[in-house]
Amino acid sequence: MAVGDALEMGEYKEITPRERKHVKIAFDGPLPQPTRDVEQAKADIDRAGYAIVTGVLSDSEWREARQVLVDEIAREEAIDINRVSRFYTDPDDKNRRLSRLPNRHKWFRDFLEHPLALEFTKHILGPNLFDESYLVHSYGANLTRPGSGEQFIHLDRSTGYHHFDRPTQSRVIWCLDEFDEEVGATRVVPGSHLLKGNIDMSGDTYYESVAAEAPAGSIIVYSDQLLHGAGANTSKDRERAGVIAGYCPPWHRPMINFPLVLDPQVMQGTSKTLRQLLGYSSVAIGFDEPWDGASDELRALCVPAKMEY
Ligand SMILES: O=C(O)CCC(=O)C(=O)O
Ligand SMILES: [Fe+2]
Repeated sequence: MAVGDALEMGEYKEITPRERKHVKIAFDGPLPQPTRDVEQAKADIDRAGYAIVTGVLSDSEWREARQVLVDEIAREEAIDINRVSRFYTDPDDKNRRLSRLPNRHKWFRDFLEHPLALEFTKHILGPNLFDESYLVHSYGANLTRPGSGEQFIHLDRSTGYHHFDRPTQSRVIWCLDEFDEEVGATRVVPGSHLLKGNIDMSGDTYYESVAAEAPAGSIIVYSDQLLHGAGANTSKDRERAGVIAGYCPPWHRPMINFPLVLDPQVMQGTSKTLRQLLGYSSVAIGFDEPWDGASDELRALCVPAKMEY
């Protein structure tokens, strides 16, 4: 049964063996190279639709965050494997996905408000009326495991507005392993952000793509106008851990209602910026609706929506 515009796993599996039209990469400029230069990265995003920014986390930092991630996945798996696998967007049952990240560890709260993630979000999404804060649209980890297949190439936006001609999300992948082609580095279709959603997502078209290879500790930045998907992990024994955050403008409905999902006690003492991003606010444009229906604990976490970052 389809859910909204989405296909369920069974349906997706049924349509993949069809004969498909192959679309070659039309982009003819040099592909973005891993860079530490933020201005270069912004130019890459504008030109090719994505950028790879290296050295955002030190070796000890990405290793520590990775360990937290795999420990959390193992903990969930021991309770029930369905909590971390068998997502309809994955080609088989091999990958592992983890949600509720801000509840789990400070690392995952810190990623969300990292100054670079916010700087690229401002670059991609532009200013908001009355400087109202952006919102975290979606947040999760994707661990590709040896032998897992390639995810279908897609946009991180609903088919209902594929043709909307501006980005409605900035996307940031935190690479907690080296992303190379063998382990299933995220595949991208360079320049596809300029197609403005003029694409065929029926399953009849196969978009050729390249692997966005990135050293561990990098971020890969793109928008919801770029065709992409997780690559197949053809390695024998290497996993690939990525944490993926999406940010949207305040007028866009986030996929996750974080204040109802997260533990209020975890959020106590967190920054105003983090709470703004996670939607613990009313609006900046007036017509304020106080959270009278919420618990005192939740109400105490609310902050003004005007961004100061
Ligand atoms: O894990 C990846 O490389 C990308 C995953 C992705 O695009 C998605 O789940 O929407
Ligand atoms: Fe995606």
